[in-house]
Amino acid sequence: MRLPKFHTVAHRVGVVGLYRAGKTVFLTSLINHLQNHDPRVLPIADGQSRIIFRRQLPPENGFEEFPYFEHRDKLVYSRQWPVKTRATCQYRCQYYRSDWNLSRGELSLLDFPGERLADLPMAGCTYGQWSDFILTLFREHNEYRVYSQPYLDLLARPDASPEALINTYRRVLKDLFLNFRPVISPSTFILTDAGLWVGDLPPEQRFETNYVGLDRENQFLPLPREVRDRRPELAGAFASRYEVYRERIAVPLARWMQKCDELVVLVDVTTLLAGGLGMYEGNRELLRNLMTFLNPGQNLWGVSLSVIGRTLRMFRPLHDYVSEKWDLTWGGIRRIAFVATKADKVHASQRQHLQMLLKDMVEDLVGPYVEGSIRLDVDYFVCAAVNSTRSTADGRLQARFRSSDKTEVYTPSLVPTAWPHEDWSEMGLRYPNVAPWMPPRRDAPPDHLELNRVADYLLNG
Ligand SMILES: Nc1nc2c(ncn2[C@@H]2O[C@H](COP(=O)(O)OP(=O)(O)O)[C@@H](O)[C@H]2O)c(=O)[nH]1
Ligand SMILES: [Mg+2]
Repeated sequence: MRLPKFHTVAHRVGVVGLYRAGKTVFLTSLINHLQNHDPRVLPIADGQSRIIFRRQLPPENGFEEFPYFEHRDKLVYSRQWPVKTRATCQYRCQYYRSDWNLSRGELSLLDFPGERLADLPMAGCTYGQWSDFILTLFREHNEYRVYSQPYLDLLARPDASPEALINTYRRVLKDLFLNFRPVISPSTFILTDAGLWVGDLPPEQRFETNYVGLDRENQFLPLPREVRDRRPELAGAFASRYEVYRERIAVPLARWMQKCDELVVLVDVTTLLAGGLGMYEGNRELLRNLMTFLNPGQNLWGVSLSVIGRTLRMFRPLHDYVSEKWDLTWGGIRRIAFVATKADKVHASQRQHLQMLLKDMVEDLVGPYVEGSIRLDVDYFVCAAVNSTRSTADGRLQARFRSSDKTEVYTPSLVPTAWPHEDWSEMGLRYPNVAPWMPPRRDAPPDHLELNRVADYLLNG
């Protein structure tokens, strides 16, 4: 007798967000819940479905394996948050669902350092297009121009030496980094290919040993068209270094993203509220680029259904470039979950406001793709992957500030219902970071807020 064949329902989920948006914690908690699924704790399909974890699968496409156990042990045994992600890594597993017949799920998740998001546009750009993209940002966005002006000035001088250009560009990236502007490209300036992050270095070395390129000899910078035309040798050298960098850093990530059918975009709204307008604008810029680049909701043949999306495009969308070179079939993103993370850092009464702010921030960025598409779903969530506070009746929060400490009660700022029109960095909004609060039973998955809604959305057949 032949056994019936199982149909595989595959979900490739890209989890994106800036550095410290909460990606690694989100994935660790999600995997923990799936491996030990309790429908009462993580109700899926109205609590009617139980996930039966079958086995973990090895990573594909040459990625490292997501260090799930390391992250989880850190949460459970040290009561500390996972370490910073330094390399792109992947988690894959197979599962069954109690409400499925003859189907098995295959989930593939990718975690990558948020810094690399700034390099993603490279995958769809020639050196000239990338240069134009960065320099347009530098010229046209006030938030960037205040720091990039010295570089723009130097570019206008016909005699600027390559060394002077490199030093000035590096100084600009340093200022952008110190002022929380996220478009820092090449991102190896803050996180090297070998995984050395600027924050790990002693302050005096912090911006001395990282380079704008794969190493000291292979640095490159954006040059405007007139300089590219006037100094073809310099432009040629930068272009060939750019190509090597692009193949190594941007393309593997882009190729994977190209195959995603679902995207989780994590936004830490609390940090944007505490940080101010510059940080908000920087985040929006990256999200706008990401949408332009991934062009979600297009049909199977790579033809965009979004007219507005086409006119908004600053660089060629990924599929034009990557698919012609590698002949990959483009599945296309059909579902996007925008998630306001770390919702436990605000009082329970304020959490809905996080959703309003998130929606307000991204709706116009994704709107053109939704309107132009017959198959793109977008939804908004407010989530805490590891709920580490408890709300009191009088608007305060109870939490631990260090893993060993007793709990303390404090008052976080309220959450506005709309983004202020003026820069809010002086408003003094504060949502302190807390230590993770894990259940005393060590094999129990963490308490969460609405992680089940996100999981339900993503794992829906
Ligand atoms: N209170 C709380 N803090 C969180 C949560 N998730 C992340 N964080 C905080 O955000 C920091 C960055 O999280 P991480 O997942 O490493 O961010 P990533 O850089 O996007 O991978 C952590 O070190 C925690 O301080 C959460 O669910 N609740
Ligand atoms: Mg991470």
